[in-house]
Amino acid sequence: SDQYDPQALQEKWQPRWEEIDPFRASEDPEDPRERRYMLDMFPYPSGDLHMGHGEAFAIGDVIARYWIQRGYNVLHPIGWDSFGLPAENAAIKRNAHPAEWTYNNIDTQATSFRRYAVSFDWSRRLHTSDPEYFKWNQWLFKRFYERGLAYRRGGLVNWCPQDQTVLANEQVISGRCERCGAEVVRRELTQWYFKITEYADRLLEDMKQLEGGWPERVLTMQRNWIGRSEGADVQFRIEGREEPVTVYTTRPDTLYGATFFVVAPDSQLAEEIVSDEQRPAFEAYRAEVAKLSDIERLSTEKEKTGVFLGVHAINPVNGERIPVWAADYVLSDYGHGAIMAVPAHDQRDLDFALKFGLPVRVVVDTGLPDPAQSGEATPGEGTLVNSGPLNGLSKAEAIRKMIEILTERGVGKAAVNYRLRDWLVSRQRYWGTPIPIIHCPDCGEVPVPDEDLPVTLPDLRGEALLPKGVSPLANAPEWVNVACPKCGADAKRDTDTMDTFVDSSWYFLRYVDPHYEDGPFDVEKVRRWGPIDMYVGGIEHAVLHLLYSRFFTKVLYDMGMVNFTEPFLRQINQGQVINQGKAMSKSLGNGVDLGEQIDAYGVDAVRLTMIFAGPPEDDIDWADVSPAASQKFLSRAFRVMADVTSPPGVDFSTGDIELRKITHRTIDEVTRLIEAYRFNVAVARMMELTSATRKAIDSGPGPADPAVREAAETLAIMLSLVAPYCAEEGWERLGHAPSVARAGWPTADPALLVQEAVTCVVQVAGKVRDRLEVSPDISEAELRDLALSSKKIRDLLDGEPRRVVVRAPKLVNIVP
Ligand code: ANZ
Ligand code: ZN
Repeated sequence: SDQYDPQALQEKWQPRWEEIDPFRASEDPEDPRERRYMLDMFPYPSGDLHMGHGEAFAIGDVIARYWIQRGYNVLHPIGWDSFGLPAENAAIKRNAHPAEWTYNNIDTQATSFRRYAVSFDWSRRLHTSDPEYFKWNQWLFKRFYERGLAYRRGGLVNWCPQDQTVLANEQVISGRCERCGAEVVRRELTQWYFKITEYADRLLEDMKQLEGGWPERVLTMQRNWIGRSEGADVQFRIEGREEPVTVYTTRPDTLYGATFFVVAPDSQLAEEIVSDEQRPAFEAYRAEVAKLSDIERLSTEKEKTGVFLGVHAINPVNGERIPVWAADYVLSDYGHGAIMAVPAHDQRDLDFALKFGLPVRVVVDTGLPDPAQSGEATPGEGTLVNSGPLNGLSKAEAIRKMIEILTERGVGKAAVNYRLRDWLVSRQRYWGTPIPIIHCPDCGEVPVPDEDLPVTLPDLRGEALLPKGVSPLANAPEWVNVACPKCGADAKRDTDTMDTFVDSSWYFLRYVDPHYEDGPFDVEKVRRWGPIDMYVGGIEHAVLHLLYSRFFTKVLYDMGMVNFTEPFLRQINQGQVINQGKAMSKSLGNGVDLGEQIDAYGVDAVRLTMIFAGPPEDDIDWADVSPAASQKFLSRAFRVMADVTSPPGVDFSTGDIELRKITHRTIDEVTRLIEAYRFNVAVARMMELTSATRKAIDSGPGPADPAVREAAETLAIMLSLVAPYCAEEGWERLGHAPSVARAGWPTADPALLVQEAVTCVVQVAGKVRDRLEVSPDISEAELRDLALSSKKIRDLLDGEPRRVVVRAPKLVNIVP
């Protein structure tokens, strides 16, 4: 048909593309093309693709398709992050196996992706729940274990009572479970950890490589999450205790202002030092605190609580006896789990002091009112007072001086502290990677030998998967009970599974060869493809996936397996697709279904709408955009391409110069806009080119003019980044073989970019004596010289003119 029919084009081209397979990356080491690696955050297979996928993948595809047009050898893979809780919950509900739900959804999404025409190299597809994939999670776990980077310890952990599993700190959002929103509680459990803290300094330092390439917002979030601070470790003696207790402080300058001492109620130390008399009160308090999240405990809004422990500490610099309290605002797993409290200069200490009637002593004169009176601590700059040898010094000088004093006396030293905690990786759920450790009564922890990997999952379904606080794997005795690989004694497998963030911490390396059998990834191929040139995905991963992947990459670097220390050089975080100003949700009933939008307007119009709506980082309010208008534009573009009557290969240089200029200016601008990720403006330029071409066909040089063909071909290639079906059909109608995706990006002819000339009037004594054709952005000096060197003007003047007034670019007025 001669009308633009999106559904017909989809049916026609999708199978043709599967045959042509235009997006397969070349592994030929001799291929001279520069390589580029474009990565989209891989989806979780929860149902079909939604609007958010539609947006993110449309954005990533513009970049990948642009690179392909530019002649790069582009790797643009797809896979599924297919382990995780929702599959398990669905399986419990339907009395089925989580794999069923998972692989059904993967099929659904894969079908949708193909229709959505994302430029994937499908030959590299992977699923993290495949044994051939998670085998390597286990292999990597073992390598981490051997390097002391995977370890098991008891301690307080975040526990989601709804999902009945522990969570990493990164998965607790404002005190709630990242997945289900239930309030997280603290529990004492023995769990597996990855020692990400050993990499804290490098995670921070290497961010230099990411500046300019990553959104500033994400860098800031990571910096805060890692939370490096500088200060001192100071030792306090506690009466009746042999060993001194160390506290970490960022303000050693305020040591003379420490008027009490606080330990975390859930710390070993509190339990140990509390006096017999105070023990009942302490234990009651500790039970209350166990119900709170860290966020609540640290909140400055929260009313301060605490109990006196019935003992005193000795200030190491002035020998002063100060009372020791337990209070929830001190965390057991931060610093050393104990603090010196300086109420005059720390707000939380002040709130506590005022509530419990403890003394407040100013040691830094900041010029502000007395905190004891105002209730406002004064943490700022000032001059030291009441501080012996520090008196008169500035804050910075006093910090230095105090560290010197402490070091000299052997009661302290400079110290750096990080907020980052080790990554808790064990989960008490089924649908994940089994931890490859066997517990032997004699040998202790014994790793499963490499040749016995993968440790696969026992076949459990339905009821057997119900969360019970211990892993469902514990319900499979024939799986759990094994012989110790070392001594042969009766032993038991570890029944926890790994956090699925382990799976996603290295998947981008496996894409280079997803069926590779000699290791987690082909080291040589990763050397050629890595690191990732562009990563597109959601901001919600700012401190989870993105931090963990950076950590993995550094460990792999140390293992000599990758030759780069940062995995993702550049990153775009797409905005959200919202509707009527609000996030889409069932309860609001404002959900928009991607499949329905595509059925109504076609893939191209939906993709174009996503891209045209605004810059990639901005939210898209679906109520404010018009896929119908996108469809209308595409049908206009289609007509332009279909109306061309000149044969392919005509000499463009004989074409209409005005249209040619527009075409080449469009090429120039769109190229620069795409390079700057300003895709929406690039689309606007394509729309303008479409209108100009239409005009040239209807009321200009006509459809046979070579310039019309040049414009239409340019349009087809540019449009292929956002509306691949329409572009492909247009390309075919223009007499070319598919695929337009590999047509090659057009180059702007500099000769055709010269701006239109402006006529400048040159007056001598108020009379027009000459007209000059000049560039619209000519400078005043240039224009002056040009006017004065004109033959007509020189003939009129004898000698230097008295005055020359220049109004670039239109007027030069000469007073002889
Ligand atoms: C005395 C002091 C005086 C402090 C002052 C601050 C201001 P960052 O920057 O986050 O590392 N702190 C230390 N360990 C703690 C724990 N386990 N729980 C809660 N708070 C703890 O913060 C370091 C500061 O946080 C330390 O410096 C300590 O209070 C507190 F005018 O020591 B400061
Ligand atoms: Zn053994």
